[in-house]
Amino acid sequence: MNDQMNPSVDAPVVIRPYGDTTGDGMVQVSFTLPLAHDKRAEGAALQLANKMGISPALVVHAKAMGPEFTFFIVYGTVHHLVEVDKVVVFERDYELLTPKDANAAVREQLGRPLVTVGACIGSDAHTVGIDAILNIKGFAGEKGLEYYGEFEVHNLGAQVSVPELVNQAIAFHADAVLVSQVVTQKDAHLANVRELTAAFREAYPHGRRPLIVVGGPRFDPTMAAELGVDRIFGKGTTPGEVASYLVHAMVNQQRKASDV
Ligand code: B12
Repeated sequence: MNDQMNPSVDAPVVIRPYGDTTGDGMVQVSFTLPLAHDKRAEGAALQLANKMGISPALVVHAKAMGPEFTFFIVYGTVHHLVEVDKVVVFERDYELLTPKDANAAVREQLGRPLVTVGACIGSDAHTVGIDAILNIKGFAGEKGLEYYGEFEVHNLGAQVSVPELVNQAIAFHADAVLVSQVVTQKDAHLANVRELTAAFREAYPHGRRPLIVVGGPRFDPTMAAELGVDRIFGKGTTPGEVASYLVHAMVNQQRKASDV
């Protein structure tokens, strides 16, 4: 073990996973194979694990999921190194504001309420996430946007179609449209967001559409430009982060002309 791997040296730049002892490279993965549960299926799981670079590998759990599928948990060693100094992180690029400061900024600089319209689009019925951000009761000890006196909140609920959301955004003169997507099967969240951005591009004159903010536990925040939205929020987002972003984007006029 060199100095970079030595846990006694502060902030190592090269690390390996930890299982039984520091740096032993032990990982645990789970997956399902379309095979009935038998010895051959367990062998297939080990073959996959080996091909994934887990070697030696051990099937620590296997359970039939109906007659034709088996769920596995495999535990084993990887030999890859993690170079901590090369990790890329999506950093928040705006200041976190208290509700009081956010309200003051909107009042002083916008001179009217900041109008938000929120919804869960497509067939997605998971409303807990968007409610956590919008409803007064909030999330993780923070009040939702309804608590902010200078924010006007219209929560349209679940399974809202894109045309309906566009109509409501126009009717309410939305400054920001907040959309939640929790179901990601077959990348439905990405397809729905692309449909959303295309519809807003069509419905509004160039450069005049509201901010489009999407969120959900399986979004990659670095994909905003690719999806044509202004910001993506992932799992664990708090209402204060969203309110601060909206103030930053609206009040401080940070929107990029190329994005609108
Ligand atoms: C509760 C729940 C349900 C409830 C939803 C009730 C409701 N009113 O919302 C019910 C029972 C209805 C349900 C149904 C289904 N569910 Co469900 N459900 C869940 C569960 C257990 C919790 C989700 C949740 O509430 N999380 C808590 C909230 C606070 O977290 P969040 O959504 O991540 O939101 C946070 C952030 O992501 C972010 N955020 C989210 N949205 C937004 C939006 C904006 C604008 C911003 C800024 C931030 C933001 O901020 C929030 C706060 O931090 C998850 C599993 C899990 N543990 O996550 C499965 C899960 C989401 N469900 C799943 C599935 C498959 C379904 C069904 C298809 C099951 C079925 N076969 O019928 C149906 C689909 C129904 C439909 N048409 O959508 C899968 C999705 C898998 C996938 N790859 O897409 C999951 C992951 C379970 C699993 N492991 O399989 N479900």
